[in-house]
Amino acid sequence: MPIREINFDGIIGPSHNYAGLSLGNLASTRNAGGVSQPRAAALQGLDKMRANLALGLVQGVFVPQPRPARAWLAELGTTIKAAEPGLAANAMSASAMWAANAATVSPAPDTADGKCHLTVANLRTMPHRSHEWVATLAQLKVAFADPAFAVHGPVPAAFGDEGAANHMRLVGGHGAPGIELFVYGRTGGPFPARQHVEASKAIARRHGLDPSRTLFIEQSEEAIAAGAFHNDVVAVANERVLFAHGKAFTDRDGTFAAIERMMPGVEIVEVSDSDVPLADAIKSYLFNAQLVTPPDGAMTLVAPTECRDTPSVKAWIDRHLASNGAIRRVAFVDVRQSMANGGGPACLRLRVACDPALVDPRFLVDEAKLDRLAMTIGKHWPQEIAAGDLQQSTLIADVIEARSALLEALDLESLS
Ligand code: SUG
Repeated sequence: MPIREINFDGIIGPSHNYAGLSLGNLASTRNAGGVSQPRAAALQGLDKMRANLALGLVQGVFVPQPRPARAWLAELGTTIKAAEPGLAANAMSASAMWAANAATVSPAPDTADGKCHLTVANLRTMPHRSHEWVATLAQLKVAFADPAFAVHGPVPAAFGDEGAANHMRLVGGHGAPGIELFVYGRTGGPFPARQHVEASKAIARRHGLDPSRTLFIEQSEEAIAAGAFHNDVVAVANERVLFAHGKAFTDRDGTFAAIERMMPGVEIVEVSDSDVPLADAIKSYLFNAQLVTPPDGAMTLVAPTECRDTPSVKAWIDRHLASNGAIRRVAFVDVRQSMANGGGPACLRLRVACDPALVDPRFLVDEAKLDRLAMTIGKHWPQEIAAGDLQQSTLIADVIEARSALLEALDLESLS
């Protein structure tokens, strides 16, 4: 079977909550202390996957991580009951749902040894995300156990790495060699730059990428300061199309010129700040959309409903579609529960371009499997979690039980 792009979505875990843990992620800060709806959140995620299947795309899943993160708390000399509330929230986050931060992926045609390489992200900047990589790595090793893949541990924690959210690939077709673009931050005004260039360069070396087809691009301080804590909040690529905000990169002209040199025929769809101010782009998550090519060939932007509801963004979309631009279709999806923590449709998925037959089939889904997952979630996921609930024994027991039921439904008990 030829190489296809598979979107692996993180199933939204039963402990999904609004603890406001991510400095520089404006939605997370704005919604701190709110009441979350884990069941509705996870079902929204499944509906997004159904929409992808309906487009004719191949869809995969990653499972939620064990919460509370007991091993991490033990390393800190405490337990979920004894920890002070801030620490407990860091151990109860469902943030692994944002699979774009799970790993960086270099498909086989780009690498020296012809394997598809994955490096798990260390996520070391935010405490609640810094412990994700252990369970993520375990899962990647099962999903991508075939020798056609090389799954790497994290780069040393001296350097921050946030995975595919800061990585883009441009390519003529998914089976051909592409160019890989790594976007890093240097400064972010009051907010941390979460992707360090040293980490990006280490990944490119480890994956055996060709330096003449690899570019390291600095994300603009203005974008990070405005709330673009990852590049995928201001840019996304698919095939020969780069869709980006005019203020995404520090050196806009130099970046576009370098990309054009490396990839003649690239189509850069730039949205100017005068058409869509950075603040609107970040609030609506226009660029945190899945830019995909369904089998009918009509490039489609799977965007959050917030884009439809933001006038400048809606006007830009309407003009672009009417002009017969590179993006031919826009499909809106409701992922509001995730959006309220700063995670749009693109955050929720990790793209892996490979032959689907090489992936452990337990991680691939069709409509029937999604129906089964919806039943499990409907039965076991808590309906609501308030900020003060995170250390309650009943909630903790429910969260543990819910994840076990899901692993059983997927025949993935070995990950428990
Ligand atoms: O790391 N939010 C995530 C959102 C990640 C979005 N991913 C991409 N852009 N690819 C983050 O900031 C909020 C959790 C909280 O506040 O409880 C959070 O972790």
